[in-house]
Amino acid sequence: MTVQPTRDEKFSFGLWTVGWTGQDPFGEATRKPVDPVEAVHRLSDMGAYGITFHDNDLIPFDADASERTLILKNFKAALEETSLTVPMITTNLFTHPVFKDGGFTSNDRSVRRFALRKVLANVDLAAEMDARTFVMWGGREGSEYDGSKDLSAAFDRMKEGIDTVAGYIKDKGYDLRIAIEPKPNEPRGDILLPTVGSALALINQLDHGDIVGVNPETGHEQMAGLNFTHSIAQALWSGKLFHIDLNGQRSIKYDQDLVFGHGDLTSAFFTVDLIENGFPGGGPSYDGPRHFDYKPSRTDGYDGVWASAEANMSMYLMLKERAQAFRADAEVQSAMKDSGVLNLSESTLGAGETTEDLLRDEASFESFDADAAAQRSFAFVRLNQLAMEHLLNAR
Ligand code: XLS
Ligand code: MG
Ligand code: MG
Repeated sequence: MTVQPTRDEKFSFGLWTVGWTGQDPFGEATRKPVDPVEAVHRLSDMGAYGITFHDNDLIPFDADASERTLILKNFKAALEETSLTVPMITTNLFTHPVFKDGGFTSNDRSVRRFALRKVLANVDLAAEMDARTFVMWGGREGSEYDGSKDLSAAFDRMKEGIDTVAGYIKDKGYDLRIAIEPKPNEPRGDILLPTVGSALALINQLDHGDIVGVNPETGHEQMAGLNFTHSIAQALWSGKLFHIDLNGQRSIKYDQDLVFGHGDLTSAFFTVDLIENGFPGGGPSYDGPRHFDYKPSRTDGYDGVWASAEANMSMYLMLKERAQAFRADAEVQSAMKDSGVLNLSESTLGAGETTEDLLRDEASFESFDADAAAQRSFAFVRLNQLAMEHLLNAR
């Protein structure tokens, strides 16, 4: 069963995803590189609305000005022909050996200055392409040995780098926001800003944090053993879910970049439920791109590249349909009620009630029967069983 997406679904793909040739640390490429112009046409034909890229996915690191102009001309012509958009752009600060100890946090100042210039040039390109989000994934910002980094200085340099870029965006008047992408490890032994929580904490320390949010990736949080849906929920609650990288991961191991839903399916169900249906009691919602950052398996041939791209959208749409059926089911609504899910929206203190008032309220403490309250069954298993029955299309 393949569900046909429309552009309203806002599906987008990284050029580096469908473009991955299968080269890994142990083996050579198993496929030929994909022509970016062909990727634009293929993705557009299958119902995606956007394509994203690192500067060097499109323009080689050592391209001269005339090569750059020609590449951009052909790429833009394909975009115009298909009406595909570029919602997000990001910078490669990890492939070239110069970045082996990082970009913004390299111990070598000349590398840090070079990295900043590379990013600023790419911000101009993002504005030129009318992108709204500028992702920063610091894959090489980290270490293998704790003694090799002055970590306090590293956070200073990280803040300096992000604030410099954000300040530049503001000075230029670009309609662009930065989204930090956390990841716990790989390629570095340990990467700075390993989780959504760490990124949110750094954003609070920035001078220009108002235009900086996060780009959480399913597999990255799961590589740290964390709950992806909880991570995007906190980002949403903080007003910082600027972008999202959807994919599949099966437990704590290397970054698998599987098709969305091909990893932890139950988690994927609740991720889609949150994105599409929002929090049960209302609250902030996400309406940005549904961006897939996966890798077509290196055991698949060229056709498999496009089949797996379709599989991401199809998985998402099937889960969306299931999540909508889950929320619409009267039995689910009554189970949610029994479980007290909607009661959590009620504030713990009454309207106008002070801490002093609470301290005077004997019913809440002195005469509260904790043993009796402990007898309540929240019946969460019944609620979850209903979710699983919907997920399996058994209701
Ligand atoms: C790598 C990251 C990377 C970012 C963009 O694991 O997911 O692809 O999304 O640089
Ligand atoms: Mg990844
Ligand atoms: Mg990613």
